[in-house]
Amino acid sequence: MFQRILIANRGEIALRVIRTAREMGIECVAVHSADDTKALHVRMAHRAICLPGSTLAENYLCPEALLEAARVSGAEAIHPGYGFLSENADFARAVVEAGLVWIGPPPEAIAVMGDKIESRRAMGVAKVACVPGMTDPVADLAEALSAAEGIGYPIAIKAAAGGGGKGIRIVREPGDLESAFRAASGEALSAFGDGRLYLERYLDQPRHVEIQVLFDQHGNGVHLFDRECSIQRRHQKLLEEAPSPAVDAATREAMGAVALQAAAHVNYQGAGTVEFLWAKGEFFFLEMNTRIQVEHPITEMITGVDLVRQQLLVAAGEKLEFSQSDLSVTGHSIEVRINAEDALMNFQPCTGVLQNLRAPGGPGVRLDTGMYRGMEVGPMYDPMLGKLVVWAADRPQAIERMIRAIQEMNVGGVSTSLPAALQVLEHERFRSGDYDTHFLEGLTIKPPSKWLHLVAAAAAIHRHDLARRKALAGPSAERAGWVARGRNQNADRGIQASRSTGNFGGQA
Ligand code: MV4
Repeated sequence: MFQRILIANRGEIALRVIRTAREMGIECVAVHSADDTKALHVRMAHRAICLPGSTLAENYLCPEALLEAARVSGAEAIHPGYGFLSENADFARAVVEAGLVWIGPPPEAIAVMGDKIESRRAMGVAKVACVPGMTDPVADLAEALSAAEGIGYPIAIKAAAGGGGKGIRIVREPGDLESAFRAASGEALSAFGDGRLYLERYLDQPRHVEIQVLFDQHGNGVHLFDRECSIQRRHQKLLEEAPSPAVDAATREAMGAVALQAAAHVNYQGAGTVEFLWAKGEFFFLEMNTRIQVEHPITEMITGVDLVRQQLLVAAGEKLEFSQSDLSVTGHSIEVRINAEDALMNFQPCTGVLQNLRAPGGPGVRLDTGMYRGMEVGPMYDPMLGKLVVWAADRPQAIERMIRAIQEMNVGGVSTSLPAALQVLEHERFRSGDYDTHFLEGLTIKPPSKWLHLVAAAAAIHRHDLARRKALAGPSAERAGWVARGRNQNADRGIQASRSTGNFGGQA
């Protein structure tokens, strides 16, 4: 096993990797930008390296800087987390060429699955059913029209370099194809530098169901059942649950087998997710995510497997610690994403300084987050601040537990997606389990109550007043009154997240 690894990420996923690595006796090297110096992943790592520059391209997204950090720190392997460079085949190759271990799938598997036309072609060879459509890029409008005739309307126009919902257009009749085709083509070119498009049958009210897989380097592969990810808006997921309420035992087994077939065909290694669209009792391969995903904890909760531990074992050349027959689903798990966003501002990301934090607890509750009091939530990084995850013996109890946990939780200083999630959990349709990817579009998120507005306004006035008094009184008054009072309040109301929490033996 590795002695030391570098984590090329930040926030809750960097913490997630550090936690498992520490349990396995592996030293962690964190990297961070100058404005992340106080971040929890920096404090929890054994060592932290500040990357130069002030833009993402200069720090978290800079392959050279990351490889140099690995070299100077003596790390043997790099874990990319999710996002950032995790699905960048060129970076994976550069890591290997630098003599390091890439804690992820082979670069070739990343490349095939990253190109939606290539992956459809590969799945055709593997006899995995994709959504009906093309396996070649469409050359021009005339070809698009004749292909659409063959596939049948409605049609989805997608970018080969897309994925995750970027650059998808729906066409319901031939007369609308031309303008959609031109727009999609321009958009693909400007967004990905690759204008290749292809056509698929558009499935009208699908559910998004995905299967977690794990493969080692010895030809062993397992699936860890399904996750239901249909509660999303504009391709941003809000809530996920496992197992999917739409999938029965026989379908679960069939989907698992197809997911293994898909992954095995590209010589997959490590943790990955095969996404399916599920419509009218049929499921179709959509794409494969070649990374650990945000929603992986719900799979951990229903299977008891630490997915990051298996990632580390597999990358070090060891065997998976179990086989398919050792795995089963126990109970039900739900995850809610804590995004800094404003329901009153059309769910735009919002910024601010985190003031008060209260973490929920009790049985079956897990909070994965990089949040700490005083943390600045800026526009630079992803608005996802963390995830609240629950497990319970069955779905109704998991729903009640999540409602309770959200009510227990307090995040001050920014608005979050938690009230919206609460509304979903209380919705009859959600409770019935019969919902699809359009569920959130049809839901008007209620603004928080009038009373909460009044309290928030009063708090804002109070804060303003304190700041004004502080400015008038000068620095000595600040030390005497404001800071001490803040600490006392924190003791019973918030998470202790200041430096005094300790830095877990690392350098702060
Ligand atoms: C589709 C589709 C319906 N039919 N393709 C959006 C995300 C990207 N991964 C693919 N997406 C979709 N592709 C066909 N042929 C509907 C979606 C889709 C969707 C898929 C998964 C989760 C949420 C979604 C929300 C809207 C549309």
